[in-house]
Amino acid sequence: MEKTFLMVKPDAVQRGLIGEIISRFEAKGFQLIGAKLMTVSEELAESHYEEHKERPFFPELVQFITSGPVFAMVWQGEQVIATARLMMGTTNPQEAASGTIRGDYGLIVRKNIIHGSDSVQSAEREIKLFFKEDELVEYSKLINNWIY
Ligand code: DAT
Ligand code: MG
Repeated sequence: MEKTFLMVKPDAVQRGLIGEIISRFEAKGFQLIGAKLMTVSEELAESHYEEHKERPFFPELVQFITSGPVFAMVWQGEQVIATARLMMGTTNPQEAASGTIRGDYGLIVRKNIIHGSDSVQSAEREIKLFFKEDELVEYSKLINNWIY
């Protein structure tokens, strides 16, 4: 089953949106298989966002993601990578549709509430970066028979 890495960013943790965000993915039918509240080190931030290291906003991005605790998660389900991105909305919350997480809770691109992997490769890379293998829990849910 496909897995993705989702992270409630420091702005949304401070605003008390962890539960709200978890609820959306739970209600959709996805399965949570790993989660932790943590502080992102500068080293981890730079490696997580390495594809953006030449961008002018990179220093600010690293500063923001290390500025307070984040809630890191791994979710599993059919097409979870693309579907989570749809549920998150576009990168810039000002352009994100209502009903999406960024559309409903965000106002500016630099504080856009949530991160989600954008491909199978980035999901694998990011899950490994944030979680040890024994921090992920494989378990079956009977309710999945009513989702799939
Ligand atoms: P996404 O988080 O939707 O995958 P991304 O990978 O292009 O977006 O960028 C990573 C993060 O960098 C994004 O969530 C917010 C920040 N960011 C992107 N574009 C930006 C910009 N033009 N100015 C400031 N921050 C930006
Ligand atoms: Mg991205």
